[in-house]
Amino acid sequence: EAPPENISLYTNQVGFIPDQAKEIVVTTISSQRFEVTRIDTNQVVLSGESGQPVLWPLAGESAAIIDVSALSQTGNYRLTLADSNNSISFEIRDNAYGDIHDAAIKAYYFNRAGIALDPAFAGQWQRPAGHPDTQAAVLDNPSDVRPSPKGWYDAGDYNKYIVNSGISTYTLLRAYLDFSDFYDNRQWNIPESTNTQPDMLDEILWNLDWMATMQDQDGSVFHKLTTLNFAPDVMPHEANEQRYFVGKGTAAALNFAAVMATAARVFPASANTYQSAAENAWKWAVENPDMPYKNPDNVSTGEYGDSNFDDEFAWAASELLITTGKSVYLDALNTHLGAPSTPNWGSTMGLAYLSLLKEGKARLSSSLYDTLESDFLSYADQLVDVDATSGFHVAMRENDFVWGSNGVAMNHGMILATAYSLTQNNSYRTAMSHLVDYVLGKNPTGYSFVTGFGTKPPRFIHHRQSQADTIADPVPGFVAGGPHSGQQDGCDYSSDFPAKSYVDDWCSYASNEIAINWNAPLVYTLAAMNNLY
Ligand code: G3I
Ligand code: 9MR
Repeated sequence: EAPPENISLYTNQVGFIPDQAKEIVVTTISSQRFEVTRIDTNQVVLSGESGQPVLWPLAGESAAIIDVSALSQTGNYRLTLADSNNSISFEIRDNAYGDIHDAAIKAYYFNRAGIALDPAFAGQWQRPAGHPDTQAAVLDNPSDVRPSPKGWYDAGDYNKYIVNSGISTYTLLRAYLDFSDFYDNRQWNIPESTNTQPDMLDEILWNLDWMATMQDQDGSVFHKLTTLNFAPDVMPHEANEQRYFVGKGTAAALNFAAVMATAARVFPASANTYQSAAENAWKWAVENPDMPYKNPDNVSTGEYGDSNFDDEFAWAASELLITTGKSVYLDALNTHLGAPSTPNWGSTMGLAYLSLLKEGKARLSSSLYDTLESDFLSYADQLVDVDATSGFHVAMRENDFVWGSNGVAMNHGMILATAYSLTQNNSYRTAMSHLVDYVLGKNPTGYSFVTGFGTKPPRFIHHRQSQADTIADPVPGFVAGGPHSGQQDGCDYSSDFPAKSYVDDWCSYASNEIAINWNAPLVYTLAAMNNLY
């Protein structure tokens, strides 16, 4: 006799749209018979047997897939296992990803610096303005005082970092460029909703305006606008330590150049301003091609340190090439181009591919375009393989379980959405939807990782506003960083397996903080679910 096993069921807790793949995971060592009833009629609508269990070493679990894709009628369902008392309910709903998409982008409004959140827009999460940043000092020359207002707080902390703003702002610009009809007709109740511009562009501008303040006369770009140390868990308006412009470096200049060059395509009325800001930053980076940022001894806030700049050069060159058509950027692209990969704040090569494949065709030889496309699709094929062979049917590799693993998952989603857009090959779209399922509950922690959504969302994210206010619910729409075995915060984790190393506690800044660079691919991938199905 096999020992008693711990059989658990995991599903997307937010809901499935009628025509997507629908899978539920059961952790088990033997296949399981199941039946599904509609809750309103109490009728059995599907029965069958799960697939064979497959060990997922990253979770230390043997898991089998229960495929309920045959169900496509909207409604609430309950899946019950025949040989145990386990059951789980799930929903099929039109527009299942509409509300959560809007919350994920509205999270940027909730994280705005320099503005009071009015109850008309923020509801119970209203708060006074914090960090006006009208008088920030240059750390190396404190009598040099300049304004640097607006922008989004990076994460659960109150600082503003160019490198991480770069990938986040680009990802939202990418979402707008790829799904502009969707965004031109979509609002989520922010102060600018009454103007004539789409809310998406208003939200992006809030941060672009700040980024613009970070460029110096000579084209160089400061690395961050920050206090010397992280603030305690108080509300924004109570965190009043002096803020500084800190550091300069190649990464900041190139991230800035890439974003401003992209913005020049999205905001035609400001195209000249954005383009010259981008070109000035580029020139500075070419003259200072190897200047990594390191925190000075008296600064302990986020470092976002990186010392390999080929990917930033390739990305900025791609955006400048698309925007200007100048051959100097094509030359630079050829010098710095590397293999495609899933983007993150320190690795932006994948962003070059996204832009070139979507917008660069007319700027490239057809042989270069075809090479980029086939390399990109081979990379997406690898993700599809990981999905197919993992016990939970999710495209997450061992190396993906790092600080911000849910951001990695959603960046994979952006890669797969793009592969699907280029080919209409369903395997990419299905692997993308599996990643959405994973983040929304089909994972071995049992959490739906987006605050306010699902039956078991995080309650105690590492987000200073959510921790310091007196509201029971955290600010909604934020994806928690997610599991990984780094456990750098030393909190009390219940598991050491990469896919289970997560704790829903304020203590856990390594697994339960939120950040603009993780929400941005969440927004993108949810927009893709809304638009590609
Ligand atoms: O580069 C090494 C690599 O060589 C090594 O193999 C690997 C093994 O763990 O570690 C790699 O370094 C990691 C680094 O990120 C680069 O990926 C560190 O372990 C890891 O601790 C570090 O995490 C970063 C964290 O800040 C701490 O610096 C996260 O990526 C980054 O997202 C996070 O960002 C913070 C900001 O600093 C402050 N604001 C909040 C934000 C989110 O938590
Ligand atoms: O709260 C900080 C969080 O926003 C940062 O992402 C994180 C990065 O290292 O650091 C957190 O601050 C912690 C500090 O690093 C160490 N002492 C405990 C702090 C959290 O309470």
